[in-house]
Amino acid sequence: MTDVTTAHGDGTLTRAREELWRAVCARDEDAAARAVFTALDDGADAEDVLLDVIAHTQREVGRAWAENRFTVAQEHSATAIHERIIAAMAHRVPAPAAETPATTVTVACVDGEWHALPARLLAEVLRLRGHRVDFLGAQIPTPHLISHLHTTAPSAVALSSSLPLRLPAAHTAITAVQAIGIPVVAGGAAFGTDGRHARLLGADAWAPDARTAAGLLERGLPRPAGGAVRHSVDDLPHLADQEYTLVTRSKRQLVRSTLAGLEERLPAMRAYSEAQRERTAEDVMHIVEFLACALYTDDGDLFTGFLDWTADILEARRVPAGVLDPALVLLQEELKDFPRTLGLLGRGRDTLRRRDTRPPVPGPGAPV
Ligand code: B12
Repeated sequence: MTDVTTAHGDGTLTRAREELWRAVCARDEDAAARAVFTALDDGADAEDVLLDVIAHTQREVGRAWAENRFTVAQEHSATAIHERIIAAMAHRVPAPAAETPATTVTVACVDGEWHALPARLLAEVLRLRGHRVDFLGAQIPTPHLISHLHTTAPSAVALSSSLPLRLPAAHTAITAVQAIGIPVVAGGAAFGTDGRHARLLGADAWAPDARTAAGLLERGLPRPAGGAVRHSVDDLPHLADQEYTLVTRSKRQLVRSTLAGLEERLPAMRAYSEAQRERTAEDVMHIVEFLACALYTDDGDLFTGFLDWTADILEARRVPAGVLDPALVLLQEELKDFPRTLGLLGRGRDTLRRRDTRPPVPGPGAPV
């Protein structure tokens, strides 16, 4: 592996990053391929190119979308270019020849999880380190994953999820895989920057990035005992209050009544176009889903983090984050018999209120 800070590595990788960024901004796949393959021809390590050039650029793409500098279509184009380049690299840079692979690893995304690119990067890094990799791509339903594992019997499953909303599905997958005696390493942004959600859901291991994951798998993971599938409530006793189940079951009705209440209380909404109404319905659905997910994990930061993130996205599009509070008030009224839910909604409102009283960010030229 090349150290990014060495003169050679730094120069080659920095140049590749700059060229790749320019290429994806121009939606120019040929230029993007040239940026990556020139770096490899100049001696850059393939793993560094995957993680310090392509993954780095992909995260910049995410930031550009969040800050409203990229449209959704530009983000899709950049992601598609990266996926094709990673595939081209895989066919050009051979895996190390080894009589027996280090381990056999199944890399899969949780059911409902469309973010396959982070998992693909991990799969390629493991392949380059000599593991035999079975890459299953985006959103694999757990029953299909389990029947596949019965026939392939890998040494470990690497389970990827980027969206916290998939954590209940991740829990189902983790317990089902462990029940057939195969260890699970979890990773991806959904599990938290410190891996707390991986620990909460009982994964055998967690890693923040592909390099650390490769190291873990090289050392080997102990096999779980197997046997009966654990119930969610065995790992998460707070679920006994049924609040997660009840909120999840009634989420469509909750969205409908919140939208009706918003229309009644915010006269401006009555003049909304069809597209604005759809966007608002999506936002309310997202609030209810993140609320349910925070109930599942009993993690208030998950809900307040989501509200902060949504407020940033709205403000980048010149929509005041204050529009979120009336929706939370309506949910408080609707869910008044659920104490844990009310606690989360209260914390959510505090988070939004604190944003309102934040000192204004100094503009250009303003005294710091
Ligand atoms: C591309 C993208 C998409 C694409 C995915 C296409 C694809 N083929 O992957 C599409 C368009 C499908 C998409 C959809 C959505 N997305 Co999106 N997406 C992204 C984006 C821009 C990049 C994701 C990515 O590739 N990251 C790059 C890699 C390198 O990420 P990484 O996590 O650092 O990966 C490393 C580690 O996590 C680790 N790792 C990863 N997996 C594993 C597994 C194991 C076992 C281990 C050990 C380690 C490990 O190794 C990797 C390499 O080191 C991110 C923004 C971002 N900053 O990530 C948003 C982002 C993840 N998406 C987001 C959202 C909201 C959505 C949608 C809900 C949007 C919508 N309204 O429909 C949907 C949800 C779809 C779904 N059900 O899954 C939000 C999530 C916000 C939140 N609060 O959680 C983000 C953060 C955007 C943002 N800036 O706000 N998205």
